[in-house]
Amino acid sequence: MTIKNILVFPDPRLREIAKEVTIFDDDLRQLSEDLLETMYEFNGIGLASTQIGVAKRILVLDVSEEKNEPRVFINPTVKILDEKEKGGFDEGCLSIPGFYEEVFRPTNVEISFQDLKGINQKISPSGLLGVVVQHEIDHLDGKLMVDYISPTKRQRIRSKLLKLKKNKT
Ligand code: GNR
Ligand code: NI
Repeated sequence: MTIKNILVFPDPRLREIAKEVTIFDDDLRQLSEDLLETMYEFNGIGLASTQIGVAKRILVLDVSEEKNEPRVFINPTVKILDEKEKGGFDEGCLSIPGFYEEVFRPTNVEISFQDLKGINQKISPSGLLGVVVQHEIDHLDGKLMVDYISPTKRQRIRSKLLKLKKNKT
């Protein structure tokens, strides 16, 4: 069990397209545990492998009140069931610390994925779960929540985070 460092925007590694998982072994289980531990440590409700610099299609999340319902999604894909039905939600991101932006995402979706044993699963998430899964799948495709806002706003966030980084070292 290890707590990993989380990459911060505009780190270029956050733009990598993560690769499909093909081997379901102890290393994969270890990585999933590390992701969950890191997510809980930083009080996140989701985390994508991309955010710790490992470009594999793995995401973890826990949207429960008690923080006792860890879930692992391997090779997840989204199917949008209703293109027009969208909800706005104030999103945060551990890779964009201190910023919250409203993002509109499809609310009627179906998620297909594999579990840690490599078995195919399918869910129709509602509410927060649907938002977070889509936010994490975006990470696996090198996409960030700031890509949904205006370039001017994105640039401002980028400058502020770069300045913070410079002052840290
Ligand atoms: O902790 C997180 N909270 C959150 C809130 C609203 C929408 C999405 C999220 S995910 C985020 C953790 C994170 O950055 N995951 O990639
Ligand atoms: Ni995020």
